[in-house]
Amino acid sequence: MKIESVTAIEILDSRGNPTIEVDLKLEDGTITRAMVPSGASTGEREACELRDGDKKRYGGKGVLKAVENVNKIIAREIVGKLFLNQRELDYSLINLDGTANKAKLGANAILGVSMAFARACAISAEIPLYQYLGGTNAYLLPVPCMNVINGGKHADNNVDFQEFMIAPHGSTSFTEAIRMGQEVFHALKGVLNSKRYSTGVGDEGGFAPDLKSNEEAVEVILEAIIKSGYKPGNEISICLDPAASELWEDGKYKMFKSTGKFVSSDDMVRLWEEWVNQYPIVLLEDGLAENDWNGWKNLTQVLGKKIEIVGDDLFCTNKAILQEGIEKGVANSILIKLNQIGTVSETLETIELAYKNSYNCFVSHRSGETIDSFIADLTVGINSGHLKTGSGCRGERIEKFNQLMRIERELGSASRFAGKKAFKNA
Ligand code: 2PG
Ligand code: MG
Repeated sequence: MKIESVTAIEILDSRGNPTIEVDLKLEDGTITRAMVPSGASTGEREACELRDGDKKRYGGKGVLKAVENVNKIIAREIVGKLFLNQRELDYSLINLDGTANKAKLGANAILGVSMAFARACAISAEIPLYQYLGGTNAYLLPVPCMNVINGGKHADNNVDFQEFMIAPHGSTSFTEAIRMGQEVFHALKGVLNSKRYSTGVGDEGGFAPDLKSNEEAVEVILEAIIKSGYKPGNEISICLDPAASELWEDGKYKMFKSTGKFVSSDDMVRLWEEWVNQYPIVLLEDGLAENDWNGWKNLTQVLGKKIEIVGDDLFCTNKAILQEGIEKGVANSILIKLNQIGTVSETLETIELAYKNSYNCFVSHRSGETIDSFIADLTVGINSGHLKTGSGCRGERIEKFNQLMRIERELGSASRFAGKKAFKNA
């Protein structure tokens, strides 16, 4: 299909920071749009998110250079050209950039075009986006892992760990899982209110109270699950993303927000082991820092046969880094974020490598999001069985849930809900 036009503008993300939006038109008249998300607790080896650095605009966070790169350089390369498939388009963008981390054109510029092209091809072929991305075998609706308490870099509270998620896996459908999750989310508000805690929300829509300890975050969630009439572990489990790279300082973990105390890598592994014994935890993401590879090996040996151990900052959705992890026996699952690598095709390659090596893929939003629901389709496309896309409020999070409910209805009897077995070792 020939591309007739491609244009970008600067828009805002859910934190009110600039990001890039791309409109793309095919020769057959198909018009599509894609919006690019942005992280706060980013991995060091993520592809380059190009920002202007001009302190007079948005404190340096403007993306006008990335916008211009789409409108001038990328447009010149792809407009009027015929691309037979996604890989052809994506690799032409990768080659045009020419750097290892997309620093020249910006991964934000490249990804916007890549996603818009994928959506255009799906519409033009009159198939749903999840089918374009995953083929006719795309059928699995994910367990929505909902981040109901926010801490770390995503909230101005005293909780060190970034994400405390509920995983409502004990239903027969995605739509019912969402209902269960929402009931717990609202019950949690009541629990926090009764303890006179704040019910203001953080970046991903989860509550962000000051608590007595990190453990208390899990305990108030368990209380809310029980109050809603569900059985912790049987029907709803806990997933965690402490985003431990953010705690890493001089070879140790610093509990910056609570006690200020340092904890060794071995102690962190012991802490996770205790938590897993004590609480119904099915998934731990970035339990250790991206530069603590020995710790990661240790963590995988201790918990890798019990729960799902996900590498986020550790792998950055990067095929080469994942390969290293596979060889070293690190983690048993990878977080999938399109903008960590910068094209749809490379994301799919990383997913392929993960599956070939029996790693799970956990699809994720970013803390700075837009209403673009691409990752909802991606999750179904790759039959990943679980995703995280925030809490039970805020439009940019909810839109992904809504899209998944639409997909479930569209697939009808062909769909299956992943349930608890979506999680490694569950
Ligand atoms: C994470 C993400 C998304 P951010 O750490 O997994 O929840 O946060 O987008 O800030 O990197
Ligand atoms: Mg993470």
